[in-house]
Amino acid sequence: MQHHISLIGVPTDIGAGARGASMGPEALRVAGIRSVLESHGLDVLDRGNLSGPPNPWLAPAEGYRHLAEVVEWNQTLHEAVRAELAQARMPIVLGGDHCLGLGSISAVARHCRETGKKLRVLWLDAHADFNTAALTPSGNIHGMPVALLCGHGPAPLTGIGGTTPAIDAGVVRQIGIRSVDAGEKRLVHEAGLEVFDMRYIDEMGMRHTMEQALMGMDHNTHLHVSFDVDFLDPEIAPGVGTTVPGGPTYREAQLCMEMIADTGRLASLDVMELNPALDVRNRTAELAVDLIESLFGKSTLMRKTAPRA
Ligand SMILES: [Mn+2]
Repeated sequence: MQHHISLIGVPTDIGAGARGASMGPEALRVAGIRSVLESHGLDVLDRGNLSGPPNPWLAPAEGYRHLAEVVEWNQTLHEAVRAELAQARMPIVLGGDHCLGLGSISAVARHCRETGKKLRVLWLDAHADFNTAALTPSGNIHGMPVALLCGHGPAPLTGIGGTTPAIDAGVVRQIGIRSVDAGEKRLVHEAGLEVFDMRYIDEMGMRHTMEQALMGMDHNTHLHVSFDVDFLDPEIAPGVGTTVPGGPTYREAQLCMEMIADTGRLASLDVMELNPALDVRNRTAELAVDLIESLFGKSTLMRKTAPRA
């Protein structure tokens, strides 16, 4: 795994339906993300925050809310992530709402194309984020990034990074999904996304789920994790704008992160949708940092090797 890490703050809630995710980067810093990573021997540079247009808080226009501003923020993020990868550093994007997954992952996909790497994207989320303007009346673009990455949506968004679609739907594994609109469900099936929803996790367990989601990777795979904090059960993670009951417990989330760490393939990460305005004494930010620590190899278990059958 890459030992040189760059933190990129993206303080905007431009694609969200509630204000506040713009404060996410600072809350993650206050929760100690840098020192926690450094305590594992990692070299961490905090690049500070990107800048972009303010949130005008307008109604959607032609089905998309704040389209021009979303394009601008994502273009800036795309370039920032690209620059880190070009310098062989691992970008950790501190969101910001999940519309930023577009700029981040389009840059990762571009890097993989340019370097001949295989891409795997784990999308940890309560939602499939596969909406289109035709399906959602809200027009909030944070519900659309996976669809946009797969080429569904307006050209200024789907074309960020120069290649449309930015990714093949076959590289995505979605985990923790439990809230999908009817029309969105149809699109997800048509696109061929592999979805491990909560029913699957309930029936098969997190260990089997992660074994499936991580299967088929090799030494040449770039693993990107897009971690929407609403993936977690709201009982443990109240600080998000779009809570959905029935998410992974603390132990399930830890196991998920530890199994990702065990692969040694993590090469880029998004931490999205943390909303300090809705949090309780920063506990959701602290939990997110705790889980990120596991993603980078903190083992909760006092064992020398990971348990395997
Ligand atoms: Mn999301």
